Amino acid sequence: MSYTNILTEVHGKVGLVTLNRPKQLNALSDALIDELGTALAAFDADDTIGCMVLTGNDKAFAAGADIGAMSQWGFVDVYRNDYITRNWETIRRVRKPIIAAVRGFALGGGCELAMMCDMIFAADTARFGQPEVKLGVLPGAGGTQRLPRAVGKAKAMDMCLTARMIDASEAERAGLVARVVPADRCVAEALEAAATISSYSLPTVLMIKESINRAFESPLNEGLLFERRLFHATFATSDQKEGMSAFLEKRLPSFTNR
Ligand code: DAK
Repeated sequence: MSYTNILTEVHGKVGLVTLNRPKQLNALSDALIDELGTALAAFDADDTIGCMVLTGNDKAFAAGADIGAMSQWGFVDVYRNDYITRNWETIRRVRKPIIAAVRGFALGGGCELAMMCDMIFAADTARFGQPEVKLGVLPGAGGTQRLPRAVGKAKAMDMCLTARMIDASEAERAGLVARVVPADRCVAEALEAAATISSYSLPTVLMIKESINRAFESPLNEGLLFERRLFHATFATSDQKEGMSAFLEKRLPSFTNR
């Protein structure tokens, strides 16, 4: 499959997707989001892949939805096309973990895209923001919902209402990012973490992602029950037997994803 707006590579058991509209700071056109969904779904379906990394370039992860394309659309255009929902939601359906490796700007839809991933590794050059208010719109790809869950109400209000950008260390203090790393190590460190994840039992990894995401969708009792049942289910896998035997036999496990 060849793409126009993204690049894809395979590093061992890790699928790497690079947003590739550098002249527009990786502005997220409809065509780009279509390609991104196709690429992530393909890696998700590929048994040789265990985890994905999504990145941009040194200047921008993505500077938001494509303002040039959006500027002339009317209500009926975006409503009839189910703008955002139509293709952005593909990313939510990916079951394997996705790490966003963010260098430079992650603004508007770019910040929202990073938050749709399972964790964010931020370069020390990263800047996060939801500046849609300056354009006369509000965040439309989950920013008003995922940002407060990540950083709390106060900082989410500050970012969405004033359009203030936060840097990588503020993002880490607020809980938006998992790690801050030097810019020239950002993708490498994300690939290393993704390789580590890919070395584990895939069904177990999928269950962990599903269970953590459930924490944001359900009351504590329901979430705990969901976790407990998945935990019980791991005892039906060969990988649970292998993982525990390997520990007791003081050797590395050899998981078969069964
Ligand atoms: N869209 C299109 N082009 C963009 C862009 C964007 N978001 N961001 C940057 N570019 C383009 C610039 O127009 C410029 O193009 P040329 O002039 O060279 O042709 C090129 O990228 C380089 O940008 P700058 O010259 O501006 O570079 P600077 O270093 O000076 O500034 C910047 C970098 C990131 C601070 C600046 O480019 C900037 O402020 N960009 C816009 C950031 C932004 O506002 N992002 C939020 C976009 S809105 C919905 C409706 C709306 C939305 C969602 C849903 N529904 C109806 C459901 C909105 C979502 C958004 O993300």
